[in-house]
Amino acid sequence: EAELYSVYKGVYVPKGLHPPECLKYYEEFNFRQDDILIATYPKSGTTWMQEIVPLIQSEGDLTPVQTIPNWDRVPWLEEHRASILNLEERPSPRIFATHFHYNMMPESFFKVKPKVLYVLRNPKDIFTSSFHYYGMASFLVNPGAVDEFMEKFLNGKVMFGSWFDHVKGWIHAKDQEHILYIFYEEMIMDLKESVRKLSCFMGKSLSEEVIEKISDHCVFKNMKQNKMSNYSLVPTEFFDQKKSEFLRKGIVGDWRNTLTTAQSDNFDTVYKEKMKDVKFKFFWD
Ligand code: PPS
Repeated sequence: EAELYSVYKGVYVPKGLHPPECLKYYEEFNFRQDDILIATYPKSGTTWMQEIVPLIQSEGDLTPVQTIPNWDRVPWLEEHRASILNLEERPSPRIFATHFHYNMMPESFFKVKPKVLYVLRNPKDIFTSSFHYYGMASFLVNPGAVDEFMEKFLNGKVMFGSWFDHVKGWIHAKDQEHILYIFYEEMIMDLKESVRKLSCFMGKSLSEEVIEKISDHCVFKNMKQNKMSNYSLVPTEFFDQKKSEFLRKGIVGDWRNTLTTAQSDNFDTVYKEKMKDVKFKFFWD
């Protein structure tokens, strides 16, 4: 772990992607009130939102998603590229992504209160997606066996720390008027309705035709063909997509194909204990 990760504000971050100077850049970042920040625990649906949100913004014009790679189109503020993209020059509304916890947000976030889209996903599916991802990304520690990786995942010894802390931080955020909570599972169930909900929150009124066009483009099998979003532009030394593709399955409940009953029970026991005081209504409850 020590070789590949550094510890930042109590959580592991992959060293190569997040050098100290870029973390400092984020600490001093000036949000604008009309910025849109996609906040996620890794593997919750970040890439999906990096496709949908710009399309809502462009009112269905496919140019941005077909010409700009997702990491420049909706950059992560904690990633090394953020500091070289001249984000200060971007016209409003700017769209960003972050895997940071609520309590890791910079000072300007709490002053300005930009629009936040917080995406949640069943943690057993996140675990499963992560398990495959850690096996194919060279900048992450190899997951080992399922039991070994589960031990790490449940104890937050993975990139961006504990799923439980991440979710609890964001769902208990102090001011919630500027945050929209959306589930990966509801997007799978009814993508058009989710696009409607997102556009409404973003203050965009779109025709049914445009909503239909966006949903159609963003459905898994179509989005997977977009080379600006399927990570095929990343050299194989970083991502070995022969081992596992980045846009892998895109379904709900794949944990059933990965976890034994005993492993699933173990996960549930820890989940119940860690979430026992939480009142929030989760999609999977
Ligand atoms: S990351 O590394 O945090 O940016 O990963 P993230 O994009 O959050 O999560 C990757 C998972 O999201 C799935 N995905 C999709 N599902 C449904 N529809 C669409 N369009 C879509 N795009 C990405 C992706 O396949 C990963 O989930 P798994 O379960 O591994 O397939």
